[in-house]
Amino acid sequence: MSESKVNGLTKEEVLHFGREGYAGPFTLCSPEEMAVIRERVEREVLSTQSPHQVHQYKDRFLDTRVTYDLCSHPAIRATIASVSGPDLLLFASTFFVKEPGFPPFPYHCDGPYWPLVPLVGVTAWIAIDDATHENGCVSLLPGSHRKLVPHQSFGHTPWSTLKRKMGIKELRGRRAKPRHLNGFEPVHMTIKAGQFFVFAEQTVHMAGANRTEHRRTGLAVRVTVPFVRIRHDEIFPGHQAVMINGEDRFGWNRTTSPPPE
Ligand SMILES: O=C(O)CCC(=O)C(=O)O
Repeated sequence: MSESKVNGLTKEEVLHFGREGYAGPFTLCSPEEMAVIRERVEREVLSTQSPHQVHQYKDRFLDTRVTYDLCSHPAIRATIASVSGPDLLLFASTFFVKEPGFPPFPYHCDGPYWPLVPLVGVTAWIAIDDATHENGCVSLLPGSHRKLVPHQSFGHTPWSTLKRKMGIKELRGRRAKPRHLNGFEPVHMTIKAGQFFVFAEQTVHMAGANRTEHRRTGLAVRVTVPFVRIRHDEIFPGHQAVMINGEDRFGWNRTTSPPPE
């Protein structure tokens, strides 16, 4: 089920992504290698301030090499290139750090809340820790990307309070309307540290509560293509993206270099 993807997806996997809206899990590195990376993430990213964002979890590919190296890992680039073509623009990333006791994150899709025109984007979700039913793995609704599922306000849920505290803006307080989710069967992405999966901008997904005594961290890597116009300043004033594969044949987005090694 899980294999390295440095050579990209097979034809069957590409067809599966088109039909179901996701692919994986695949392997980026071993759990032992991820343990070394996790230690760097905790020291260099999670315990330092971002020079760009209010919250230290967001868009750290711009200033920390360990985040950039995960986001632009050859397996991530090859997998996304298999479904989006060779030219790839990294425009956002978030470490989802789910502490013990954190509530579920309701069903939603990400695309409509991204400032992209047209809306074309893929997420790679990398497990920094093992993701299990107990600690709140991501669950995807296969096939839900084929229509735009309407969303509604979060209302006052435990998550909306937490989200405000964490400075998470991208969902703008909305979740998928439950009656539009009838008929979909979730796939639970219980994966080992060092594995990842990819999903499309309209694929509906959620993450469960963390009912364990340990933190669960995943890195969501957001990638688009250069023909898409990014409304940069809606991410943060002065936002820039980084080309992680191929070339930019359009030149209408603001791009910058990776952080130094
Ligand atoms: O990992 C999580 O807790 C939530 C992930 C998610 O919703 C996303 O990547 O868009």
